[in-house]
Amino acid sequence: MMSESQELFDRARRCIPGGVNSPVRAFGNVGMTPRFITRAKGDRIYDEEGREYIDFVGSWGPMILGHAHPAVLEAVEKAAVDGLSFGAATRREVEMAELICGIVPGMEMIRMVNSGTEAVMSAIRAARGFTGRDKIIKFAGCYHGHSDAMLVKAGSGVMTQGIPDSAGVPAGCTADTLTAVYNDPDSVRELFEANPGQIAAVIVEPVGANMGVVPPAKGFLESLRAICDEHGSVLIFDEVITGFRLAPGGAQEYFGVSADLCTYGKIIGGGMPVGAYGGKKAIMEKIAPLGSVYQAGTLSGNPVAMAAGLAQLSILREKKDFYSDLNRKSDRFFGEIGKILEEADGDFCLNHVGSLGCIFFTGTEVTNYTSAGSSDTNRFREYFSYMLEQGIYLAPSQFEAIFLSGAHTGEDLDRTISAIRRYLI
Ligand code: KE4
Repeated sequence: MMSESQELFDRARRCIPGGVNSPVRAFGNVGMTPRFITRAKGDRIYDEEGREYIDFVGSWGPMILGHAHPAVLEAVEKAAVDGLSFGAATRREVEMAELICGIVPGMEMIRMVNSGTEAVMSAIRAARGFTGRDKIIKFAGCYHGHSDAMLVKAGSGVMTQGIPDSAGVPAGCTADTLTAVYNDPDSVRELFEANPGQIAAVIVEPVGANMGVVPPAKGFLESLRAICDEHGSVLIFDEVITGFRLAPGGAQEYFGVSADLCTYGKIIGGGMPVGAYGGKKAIMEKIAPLGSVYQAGTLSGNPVAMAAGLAQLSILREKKDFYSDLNRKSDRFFGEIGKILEEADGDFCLNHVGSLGCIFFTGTEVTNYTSAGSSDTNRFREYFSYMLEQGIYLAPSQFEAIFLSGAHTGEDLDRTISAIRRYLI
């Protein structure tokens, strides 16, 4: 008897490329039929067969409060009855911009868009417009969405598929994208020396979370700040994952390093399609209609999406100790996993920063794209499959992160730790 998910997947593959609307959802890296999800609540998701899972994907980051938070749902319902979209300025967009600028250090001006990809694409255009330069430095293994210029040695689904660069991207679109080595400031300095006066920006995930999780080495982010200051280039923190996750002020606050522009997505939408980019006023004033850098969007600042984002961000701002509790809970969780890995036979590398973490199946310390790539993805596949059978839903790829939320209960984390122990010891 074919399962509901299998039947749906067969139907989906007849009319959607790979049967999914985003590649990593296809479970290709783990060679299984993807679970078709019907609903979610708190730290649980449920599939078409009615099976229940403890969810460590959280829609790839947005669900930091857990799924279907009552206050977020109520805000969406309240907004929706007044109409879904007007294509005109609204109060909620002002409140959202003021809220983010009030929380994030150095955020002087911000523009809403509809995805992280759009946020990054627009931030890069702003940096190029501001500096009058064309070249951009990114890091191998970092993923900044699927705009042409960023599909060079990208992480996430691109790394999962093993296609370091995408077909369909003309050489001209990536000719100005230079690639450095994560956690290697000298590789950045060399690119600046080889391209004097030509580099508009350096874009970095302040915590690499799309090649598995790779923390910034001590001094790495600070060195990027210094290099950009020395060369008059824009430092862009891609905080689509880390924003409002590591701390209220994201990675800038967590690591104490200021970027000139930051990009956001995921958490700021509360589960609805929202992205944003912003930072220094001198740069953002280049954006149309104020300046000559064009960027637009029919559904940007959509009232229902803003309602969801405002609700989630307001809770995060008002819930005293939310971040200290989440980071403490995460440290305990990953600490317990670390003890198991020390006891277990085999080679592992456990990386985690706050509520982001990843077990690599390699004896190499994972500090960049190459060392992440040394992980045994067959062993990961077996581990993933076992955990899924135990009712624990991990990201279906070695090159993604575990996302913890405020909704993960101690009991569910203990159940997960026990499952990992059973599997490895
Ligand atoms: P979106 O366009 O998917 O909203 O955001 C792109 C993006 C930009 N920057 C960073 C640091 C990101 O992690 C992402 C997207 N993250 C992946 C998960 N690793 C999205 C999952 C997917 O592609 O389905």
